Amino acid sequence: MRDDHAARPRRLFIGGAFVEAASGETFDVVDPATGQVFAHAASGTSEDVDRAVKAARAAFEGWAATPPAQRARLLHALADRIEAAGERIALTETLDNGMPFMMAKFAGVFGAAEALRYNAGWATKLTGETMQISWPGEWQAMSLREPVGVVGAIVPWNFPFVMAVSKIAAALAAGCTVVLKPAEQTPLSAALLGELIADAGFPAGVVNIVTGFGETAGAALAAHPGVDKISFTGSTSVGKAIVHASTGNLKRVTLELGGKSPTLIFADADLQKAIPAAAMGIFGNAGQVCAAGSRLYVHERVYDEVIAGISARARTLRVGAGLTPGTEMGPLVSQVQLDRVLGYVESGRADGASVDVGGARITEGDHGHGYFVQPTVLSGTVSGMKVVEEEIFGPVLCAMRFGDDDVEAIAASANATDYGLSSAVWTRDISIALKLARRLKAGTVRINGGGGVDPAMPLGGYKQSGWGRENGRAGVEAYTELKSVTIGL
Ligand code: TXE
Repeated sequence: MRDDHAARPRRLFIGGAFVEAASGETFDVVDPATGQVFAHAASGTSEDVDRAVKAARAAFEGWAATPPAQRARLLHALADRIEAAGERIALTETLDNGMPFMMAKFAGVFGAAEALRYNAGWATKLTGETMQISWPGEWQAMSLREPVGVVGAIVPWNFPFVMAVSKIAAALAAGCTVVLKPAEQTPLSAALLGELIADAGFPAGVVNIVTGFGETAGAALAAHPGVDKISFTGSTSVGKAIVHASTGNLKRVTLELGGKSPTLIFADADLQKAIPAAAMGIFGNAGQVCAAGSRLYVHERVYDEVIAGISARARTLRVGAGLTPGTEMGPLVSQVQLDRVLGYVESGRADGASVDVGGARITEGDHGHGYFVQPTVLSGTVSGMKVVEEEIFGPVLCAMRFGDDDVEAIAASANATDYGLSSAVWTRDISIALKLARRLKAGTVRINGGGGVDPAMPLGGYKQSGWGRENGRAGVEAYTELKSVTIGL
């Protein structure tokens, strides 16, 4: 697989054809487990984005008019091809991003196929309504739901394949056409996706893929007057830049941004379940998860037991290359991310936090050149510290304790952040659980377990974690406009 990628630079997919970037330039793709360049991808710029947007525009009327059942069939056909190519895609994703192969296969590849099948169902089920209006006379009033148009989908590097496919699935189900811009760290699985889309039989231009950098290709897409909507997943700062860039033609914008999600463990919780879940809630995918449980609040009666359990898990977690069998945590995606995460650990130390476990780069043995960092638990952290306020996006947990079951105070601590993406509550007390479900300012509240994403479940954030929701009915409706129609009878 590595050789296959090395053999030929990955090209752009525009108007149904695989093409070089207009500049002829490519960029390096690095395996984060070794730090070695192993592939190249076309470096798309504004000229390529413009070509792709024109191709998407040319395909739009035809795709929007395609019978919904036919759109659904094509989404299922793509899901079939993704499942059939599962090993190849997962291998690529692991080389590109570093994640354990099994995670790439199940969360990435099969998650993507599920997203397509789920959204295929919506293609035939999007509806408007009829309304009773109070004007004098007799009226028929109704709403029509129509596709928003050409969508620019900009995705990050932490779950590149499933994020790209989820956005495409909802957009295509709604009748939109798409220009996808993958992250520059992880362009390869999108290139495979282009091949599968071509093979599944989608009309040319319905999906276009422009690999390239954020400041060039991404910014050009966000500002392009021919794009009707941007669906972005990434950092809060770039989310804000996209909002600015989109004002030229007042694009619709949905944003799935960062998080600093709390996990709350009460003294009556089932610790057998809560401890491993809290550990993998921050160490899973090396903490590079938007909904990672990065702030832990534990009742003081069970605090020592919980921290001992999570620390033990941190010490025994098998950290290694994603392709090594048995690996539970891979490297960080890039040198930049490694430096960022280690910088946060240093700032925690400087602010007076203590490093209970981990806290350093792993350099022994095979790990030497990869971007491996130890699973880390910081204690003695308090609000106001950078490590508690800002998204680290690495396997670094900030542990804090609370003294009684004052739900208002605990909710206030959990909510004391600019973010509001996710949260987890562990208690057997149904009243506390449901009070927190109401009080937590987060797009998701997980009570006593459940770490994954499901295409049926809305995903998104309060506050600076974003705008709008992906997945579920809300997710597909976010690719539509609602039109009111009145008929005088
Ligand atoms: O993200 P960026 P980065 C957070 C996480 C991480 C930090 C930085 O905290 O440490 O962001 O990661 C494209 N116009 N998350 O810098 O830059 C870029 O090419 C248009 C959380 O890698 O936001 C890529 O495709 N597009 C997050 C995508 O934006 C631009 C996942 C994301 O990259 C652009 C990733 C621009 N001006 C990082 N600049 C989550 N919510 O899961 C960049 N891009």
